[in-house]
Amino acid sequence: MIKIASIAGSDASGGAGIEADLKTFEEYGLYGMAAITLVATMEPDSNWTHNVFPLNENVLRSQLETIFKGIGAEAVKTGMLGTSYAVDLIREYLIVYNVKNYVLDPVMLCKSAGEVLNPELNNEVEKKLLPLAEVITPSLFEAEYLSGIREITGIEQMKEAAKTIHGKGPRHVFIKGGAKLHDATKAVDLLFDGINFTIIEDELINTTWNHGTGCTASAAIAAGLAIGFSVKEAILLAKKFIVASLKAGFALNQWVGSGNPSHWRKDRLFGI
Ligand code: PXL
Repeated sequence: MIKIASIAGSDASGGAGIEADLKTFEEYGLYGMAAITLVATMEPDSNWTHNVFPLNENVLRSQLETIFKGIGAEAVKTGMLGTSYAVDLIREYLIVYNVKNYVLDPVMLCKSAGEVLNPELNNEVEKKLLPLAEVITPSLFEAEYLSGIREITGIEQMKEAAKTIHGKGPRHVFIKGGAKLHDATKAVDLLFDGINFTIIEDELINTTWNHGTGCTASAAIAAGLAIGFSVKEAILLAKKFIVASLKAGFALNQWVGSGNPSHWRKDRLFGI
C-alpha cells in the first residue's frame, strides 16, 4: 500500500484542509495519514467568520513521530500551518526523513477574506520550507505575494512570477491561474521546472462552490507523486480530478460551497 501524509489544518466544515486531503488520497487509492497543525472553525452566527486554534508543539511533534518514524510516507503535502513552531518542526522532519516528494501549498491568503493571513509566518515558510519543496502550488494571489509582482493579469507575468519563486528554492513552481486571469475563457495554469514552462489549459468551471479546491489540488499532486508519476504527469492528472470535483460542487450553506472530490469515481461507476 502506498502511504502519504498531509500536514495541515483541520477544516471543521469538511471542504478544505486535512478533510479535503484525506478524501483526495482515498480517491487515488492511497493510505492517507494526517498531522493536524490547527483546527479551523466557522461561526454560523457571525457570517461564517473563521477561527483558528493551533495545536501545541508537543501534539504536532508527536503526530510527526507517528507518521515519519513510526510508518513512513512516499509523499507529503503541507497546507495551513499557523505557527512558526509548525514551520520549524516540518522542516526538521522533512530533512531528517529525507522526504523528496514534498508538495507545499502556501495557503498564504484566505480566499473568502481576501487578505494575507500572517505575513511573518509567510516569511518563515519562504525561508525554511520553499527550498525543500518538489512542487509549490501558489494561487495567482499567492504568486503575486511570493514574487512581489503587484497584479498578474497574463501569462507573461505568470512566467516572471514563476521564475522569481523558483529562485527561492522549490524544484517546480505550479501557479494556479484558474479562473482568475483577466478575460479567462479557459483555466490557465503554469508549470516551471527551472528551465521549461508548460502552460496547462483546461475547461474553465465558473463556480463559487469551490471551497477547498486549492487543498484538493495540492493533495492530488502529492498523491500522483506518491504513486510514481512525474511532476508534470501528476499535475495533468490532478487537473482532471479538480475539474470533475468542481463540476460537482455544491452549496454547504448561504456562505460557502465545496467541490466534490468523489465525483470522478461516481462519474466512472454510475455515469452521473
Ligand atoms: O482553503 C484554505 C484552507 C486551508 N486549510 C484550512 C482551512 C482553509 C480555509 O478555510 O480552513 C484548515
